[in-house]
Amino acid sequence: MANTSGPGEQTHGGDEKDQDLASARVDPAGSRLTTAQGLRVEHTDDSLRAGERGPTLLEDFHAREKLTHFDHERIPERVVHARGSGAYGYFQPYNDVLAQYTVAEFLRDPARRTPVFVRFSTVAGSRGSADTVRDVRGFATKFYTRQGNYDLVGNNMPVFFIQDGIKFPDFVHAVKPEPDNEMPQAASAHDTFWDFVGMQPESLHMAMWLMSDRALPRSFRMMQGFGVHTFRLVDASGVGTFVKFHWTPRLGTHSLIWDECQRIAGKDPDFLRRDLWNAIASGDYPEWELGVQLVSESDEFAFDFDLLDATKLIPEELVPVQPVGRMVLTRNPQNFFAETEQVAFHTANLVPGIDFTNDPLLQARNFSYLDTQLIRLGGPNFSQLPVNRPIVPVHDNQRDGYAQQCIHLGRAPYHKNSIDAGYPMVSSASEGGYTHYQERVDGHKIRSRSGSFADHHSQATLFWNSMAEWEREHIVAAFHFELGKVDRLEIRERVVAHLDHISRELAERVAPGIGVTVPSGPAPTTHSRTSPALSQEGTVTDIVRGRSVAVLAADGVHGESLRSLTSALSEFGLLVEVLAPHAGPLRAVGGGQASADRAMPTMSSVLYDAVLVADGEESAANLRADGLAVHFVAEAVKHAKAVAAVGAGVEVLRAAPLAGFRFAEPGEDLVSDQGVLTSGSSPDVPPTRFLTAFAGAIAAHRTWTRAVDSIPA
Ligand code: HDD
Repeated sequence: MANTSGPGEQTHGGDEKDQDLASARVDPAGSRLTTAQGLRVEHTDDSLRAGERGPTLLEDFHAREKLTHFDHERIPERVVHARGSGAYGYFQPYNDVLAQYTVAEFLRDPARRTPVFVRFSTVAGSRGSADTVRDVRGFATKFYTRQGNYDLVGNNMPVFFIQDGIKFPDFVHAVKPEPDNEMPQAASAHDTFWDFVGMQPESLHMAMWLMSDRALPRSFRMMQGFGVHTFRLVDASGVGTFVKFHWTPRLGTHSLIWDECQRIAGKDPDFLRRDLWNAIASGDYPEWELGVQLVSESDEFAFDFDLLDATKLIPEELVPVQPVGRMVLTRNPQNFFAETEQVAFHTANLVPGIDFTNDPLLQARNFSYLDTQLIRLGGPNFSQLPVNRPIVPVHDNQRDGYAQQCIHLGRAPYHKNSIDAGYPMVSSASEGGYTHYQERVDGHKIRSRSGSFADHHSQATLFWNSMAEWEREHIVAAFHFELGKVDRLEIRERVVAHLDHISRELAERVAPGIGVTVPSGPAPTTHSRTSPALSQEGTVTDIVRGRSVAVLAADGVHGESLRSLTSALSEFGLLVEVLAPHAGPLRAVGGGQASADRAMPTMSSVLYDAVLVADGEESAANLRADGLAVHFVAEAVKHAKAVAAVGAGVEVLRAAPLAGFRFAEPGEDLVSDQGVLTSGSSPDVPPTRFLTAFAGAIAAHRTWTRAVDSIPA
């Protein structure tokens, strides 16, 4: 039965999880207000009182229930990953290539679509913090499989800050706001974080990722995901194969730039949440390819790093990523709290055919997630919450506890029993029972790190070596910003000394900006290997669908030209919004009507992928006289975006502080200067070449090589 979900109007009833959720949905349509006991309420605006001006009576059970519930509405936020956004969808294997490696049905059967819920998050900030802070992004996927729930709780970076989970509280204490004054919010740019990095050099590789553009995703739809740890696939005969999981976004891996992120944090702190919601609501479903790197057990020691060390990745040039399936997100949640907030992931939620390795970070996680849900979700029954419950029957002999939702029948919730005829019974492996991978373990009981975890620099060097020059510039600028916020000189010096072990060039470029001298003496020995897959340079740059364009216009705009341009851009799959100094109808010349979707003062160039200035002499004159409009285009050029103007609109670019750029003269068809596109054609000539070039520049994401330093925006 179709059912809809508010603004998104997505259809429901499609998959097993959605059908399962149907029993939990409460639709207010046509309903009467009641108390929690179902009693109809006659009046909810005044409390029961003794006389019009008299005291409130204790017997007002409605007011008491309402306030009591309200007093308890907030639950503790997640200790990390507090801010997130989620969506439902499905996963489907492309073929049966994994069938030889694993008994996990959801990975083997190309005919099966497994429902999923995915939650994307930042790590350090509180629930109300901005989306575009510099941070790692969580990428957690719950697969509602027919063998029970499987959770892949990953991040958008393939490595982690620490090697052993016992260090996680230390790490989180360092990155969270400082304890005396609770500053800064959602930022790693402070003394304690960089003190941790300097004192714990295993974090250096991940710190490089954090300083890179990976920490500033343009969209959740445009970032990779990684399971990070080495896991195990296990086949029917119990043979294991090491596996690393990768999610690759169809739209490519694209990032914002730092200056833009900071401005977005003020203009629209919900930028990434809104982007995900709107894309799904408009039917532009985000999609990722699942890939695996497989390593046979006999190759466990074939690498110069340890597969159990989560601060290392397996370079794709050594072990290619094999595509095995795809995930599509098709449905927004209907209630943020019930679904996105209450979803509970756990690395130990496994299905037959997938198992752990002895990675000490993973081992600690397998304790931490269940433990944290107990406090966050108020007791042991959180797995019964609609978003968390599996689509298969649960008979776990677990009983009672806070907020028990089930009415368990039977008299013998224990195994083995004779009173309930032995039910629930256990299952053999062939009946789907989970059997642990049988790994031989023997050794001394010790508290020490394996020597195979000791190299903290080589892969950080690999990362730096693999960056394009524009990526290096962004990394150096990030270090300048972050370390520039560190008060203690000795912490800055210590970090630079570590950077010197990654690359002398890196240390030399970072040091002067933060008042530190480059270490003297010969440069430490490093290597010159690269891994092109680590760079964003080679990502997808030919998909324009799903991007946004601000079209700037004002009274006096050429109506027919505006209409044809916006409709042509919409046909590319772009979200097009006309912005003007005021919202609503615009006075149009040259035929047709015009209207502004939004007033310019409510928006900003940083909220769009591209900007186009419309034709019309009077419109252009109005925009030229408006500092906001001139700033709008200059800022977009500074942020390396696709910026374009047609006809008289070119004059607005000329009025902006964009010295050195060449713009089209009247009559000139198309001038392209570093991704700034102008057309001097008359409005009657459809600027086909111009539009194609503009769409191409938008799909390319940014012109990173554009000279922007001198633009005062
Ligand atoms: Fe974690 C949440 C990912 C290491 C302990 N973690 C959490 C979430 C993600 C990750 C995506 C949010 C899930 C959601 O959306 O609800 N965490 C990772 C990755 C790690 C990692 C990829 C390293 C490879 N985490 C890690 C360690 C520990 C934890 C080493 C503790 C030993 N993580 C937690 C937690 C959280 C959590 C405290 C907070 C909220 C929650 O679990 O449900 O248990």
